Amino acid sequence: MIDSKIITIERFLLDTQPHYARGELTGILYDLALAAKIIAAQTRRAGLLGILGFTDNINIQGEEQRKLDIFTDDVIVRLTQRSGRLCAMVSEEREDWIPIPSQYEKGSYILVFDPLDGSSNIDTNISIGTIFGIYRTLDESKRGRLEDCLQPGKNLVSAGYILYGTSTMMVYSAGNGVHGFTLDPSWGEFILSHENIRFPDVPAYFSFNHAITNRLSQPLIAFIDWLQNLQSPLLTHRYVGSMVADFHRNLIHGGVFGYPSSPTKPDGKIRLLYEAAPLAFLAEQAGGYGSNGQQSLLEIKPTSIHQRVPVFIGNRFLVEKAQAFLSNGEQNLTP
Ligand code: AFP
Repeated sequence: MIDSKIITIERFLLDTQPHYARGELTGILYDLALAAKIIAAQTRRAGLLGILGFTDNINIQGEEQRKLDIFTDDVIVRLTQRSGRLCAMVSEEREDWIPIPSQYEKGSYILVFDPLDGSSNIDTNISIGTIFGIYRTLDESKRGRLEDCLQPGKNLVSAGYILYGTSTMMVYSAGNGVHGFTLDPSWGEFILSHENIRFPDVPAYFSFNHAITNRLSQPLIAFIDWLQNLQSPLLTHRYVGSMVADFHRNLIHGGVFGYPSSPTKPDGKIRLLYEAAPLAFLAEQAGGYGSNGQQSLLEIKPTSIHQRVPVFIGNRFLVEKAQAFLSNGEQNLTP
């Protein structure tokens, strides 16, 4: 017998759609939920990659063996491009933005995504994820242009991620709170498991790659030192190396994730358009904050689709403290 309180992602999307909506955005989110199920099924077989190869059931091209991140990119593009809801896409896996082929109807939205964040973790069986952001086109009469893709995060109408971890979860916001759904593998359905997620007031974790700490600027070293020596709350250091997994843990238990600039990576490593901005949108919807150390990540207008940006994201007071250390520069390291 099925509990009447069980809410599927489809039910939730339909119930929470505003009355004036035409269903396009809901359709994109539902397409992404379907892509997530296909990708989750394949990531579960990742350990067999070397043995079985990737001549999979989906077999979009039908021929060659492909890597999981390319497969993931293909699934998302092919599932969404013919829906009539999008007019352009940007993927981490493709050098250029992706127009909607002229044989398909175009829609009003732009989808930006990182198909498989943390993919260097695949062969060690560590959580990985898909990050996405959805913008509205700047000009409904046109088919989609580069400038439609290069919008600041404050223009996002929706963003989210799919976490392929011990469970598969889809977490999204359409500007009305952050909601999490867990995939029940036996039913093949995403079920509402985390409604209206908020960063807890008292954080538990900080997540930085400590290997580079001593190469950072003095204000950054001072900030990380401050995090390490905080007594109330006492923070634990945890760093997965998959930003989605680090972000998700910190969202549930409170904390801050950072990938700052360093001498070898002056702009950090994280991509603004399809990694940092969507997670900053979620953070703000959950009561947190995302910054490049100077300003909100949502205020930065990308100048190119693969632009990198330093990132501090999590509980607002922790991210604001990073900003305070950085704005004081080398002069005063006790803001
Ligand atoms: P990959 O997708 O190449 O594994 O990179 C993942 C990532 O962009 C982000 O998810 C991690 O937080 C970050 O890199 C880890 O980078 P470091 O290994 O340099 O700490």
